[in-house]
Amino acid sequence: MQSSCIIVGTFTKSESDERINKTIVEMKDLSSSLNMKSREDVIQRIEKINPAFYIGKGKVDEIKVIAENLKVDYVIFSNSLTPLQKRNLEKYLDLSVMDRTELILMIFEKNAKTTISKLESELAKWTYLLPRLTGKGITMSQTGGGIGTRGPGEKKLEVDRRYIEKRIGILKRKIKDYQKSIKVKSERRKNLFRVALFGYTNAGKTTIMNRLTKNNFFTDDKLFTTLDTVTRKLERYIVLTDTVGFLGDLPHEIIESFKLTIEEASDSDLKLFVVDISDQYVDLVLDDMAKVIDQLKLNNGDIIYVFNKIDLLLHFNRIDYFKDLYKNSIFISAKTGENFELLKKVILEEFYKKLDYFEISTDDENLKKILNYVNRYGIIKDIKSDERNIIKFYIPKKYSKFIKVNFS
Ligand SMILES: Nc1nc2c(ncn2[C@@H]2O[C@H](COP(=O)(O)OP(=O)(O)OP(=O)(O)O)[C@@H](O)[C@H]2O)c(=O)[nH]1
Ligand SMILES: [Mg+2]
Repeated sequence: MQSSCIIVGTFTKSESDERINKTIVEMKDLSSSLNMKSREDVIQRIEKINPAFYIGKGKVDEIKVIAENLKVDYVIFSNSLTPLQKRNLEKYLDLSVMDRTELILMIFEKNAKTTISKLESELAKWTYLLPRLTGKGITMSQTGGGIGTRGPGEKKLEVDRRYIEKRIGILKRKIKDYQKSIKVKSERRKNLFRVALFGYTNAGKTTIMNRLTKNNFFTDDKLFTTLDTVTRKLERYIVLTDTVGFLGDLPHEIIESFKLTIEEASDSDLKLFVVDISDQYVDLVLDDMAKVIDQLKLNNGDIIYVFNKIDLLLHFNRIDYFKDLYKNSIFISAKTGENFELLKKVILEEFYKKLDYFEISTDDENLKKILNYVNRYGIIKDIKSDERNIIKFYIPKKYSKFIKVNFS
């Protein structure tokens, strides 16, 4: 069922119009990811935060009139609200009020399908709620109406601080256990070349993953569709990992949960930073992305910027512009498959860069030893056996010392 809302975008006096517009578009996308239609947006530049309502009383009155006229279900703020501000606004407007963090947490809750993403999204929720508890506890909604508020006619669930603290402990333990089991899996992938997709939510990461690995993971024109880290084979010796998407100005509860989710992908051999080049605010998206990349410490190792959705571009000078700006970049369409051969070639080149190449002429006994080793860690290109054997192979640089010391 679709519900409706008003979006209240609050900004400082110096915020650029472009940033304001991007925030509003993003808030609309977040709401529509929860099946909420935004009926009107109210923009307010703020000099001094009003402790009672965040915005000035006059603006609250204005919103009240609009909300009554449009009969909306929710009012959603682009900034964080204190529990007091939220309570005051709800009381005064006689409506459910949410802030951006709540919206994101609700999307996480809705889209979490696997055990681990459910644990992580629940952990993010309680971590958000704990410092916001007032009095002895909180009345939870079980089906929506905002994180920590109760929707009409819903079952009441009273929780107190002790319950939440205990639950956070349990969730953290469960997530740790899961991470241990993942570590075992990723140990097994140590000898493989690991490529990972990172980037803004909705940039097309999963669509790229599907095309490259011939899979059919769920994609959607909504925010935070993928919450899990998924790894599949791309080529022999190469695996590709899809991850949860970013968004600018992520609240710390969400950043913490991202850290857990992407841990196994963050030390990949090659990172593909995916960007929707057709996004009208692509420059701001790149700024926001750079910040998240910093926060999550992803700015190490080999990186390629993958500009996706070129099929939607009307002016190709955008490609030239970003080609100049990002030396390691590639321009593709995951929808039409344009430049996918090039993308694969670039990945393979990066893979081969990490390998040493050997041609060794040897006797039967040493051939056996070399074969044993290379079968474990490298790739055999060719073996010719005449008077002596000639074996040609690639091996990751970290394993080539053994070959150099013993056989060359
Ligand atoms: N026109 C066009 N649409 C694309 C392209 N790549 C992906 N899309 C569409 O963009 C939307 C988002 O794609 P996803 O692959 O789900 O994006 P994502 O980066 O995985 O998003 P999250 O999982 O939410 O972080 C879907 O509707 C895709 O069909 C492209 O190259 N061109
Ligand atoms: Mg995805």
